[in-house]
Amino acid sequence: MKLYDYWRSSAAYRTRIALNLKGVSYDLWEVHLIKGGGAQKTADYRAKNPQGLVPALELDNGVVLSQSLAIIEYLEETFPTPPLLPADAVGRAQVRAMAAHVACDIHPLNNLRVMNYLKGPLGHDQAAVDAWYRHWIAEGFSALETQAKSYGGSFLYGEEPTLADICLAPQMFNARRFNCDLTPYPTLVEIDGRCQRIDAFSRAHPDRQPGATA
Ligand SMILES: N[C@@H](CCC(=O)N[C@@H](CS)C(=O)NCC(=O)O)C(=O)O
Repeated sequence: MKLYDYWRSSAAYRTRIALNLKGVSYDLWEVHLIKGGGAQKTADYRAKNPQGLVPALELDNGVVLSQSLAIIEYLEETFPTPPLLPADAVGRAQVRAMAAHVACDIHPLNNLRVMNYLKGPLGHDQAAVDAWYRHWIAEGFSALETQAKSYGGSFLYGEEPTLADICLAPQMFNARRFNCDLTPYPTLVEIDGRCQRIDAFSRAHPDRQPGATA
């Protein structure tokens, strides 16, 4: 399999974690989101993923999958062990809800193209853009902290990492990168720390990717 990837992309980071947890081997193909105006916008890449976003996963038969959550659900169906979703329907709904909370309600508001639009066409300065970023992290994390506390497990849900933790770890990386105050979210910090001690998570960390820059 070939993963169209960018080292600092949190959606790609999610996919790397899932591939590692499932023990699936893959080749990385860098789509540099910044250099030369962004390789994600080129016709060549859009022929793979018309949305012009990473990640995309090209299967051995040439089919290209996009959207990290869809890719991870595909991996879950085709490589069921270890499971990334609980065995019961309620648990699965709760894990998917936390994953969607991060992937649909926090991350898209702070994506590169949104930040560029705030800075460029809308004319906001860096301080305003940073404030925007931190606002949406705080809004999302405070609800997620409450949920995680109420479930009371070692991970966001239960005693093994799930799809929800796969979404949390990259979002924590983003939050730290933008100097968000994480002290109000001790449960999330603790769970993220536990995730980082798992080889599949730590190997997927942006700083350990071939394209990582200082
Ligand atoms: N919902 C998508 C989000 C993908 C996404 O936003 N990727 C970002 C990097 S994290 C990207 O490619 N951004 C390029 C851009 O904004 O131009 C997913 O989960 O795969």
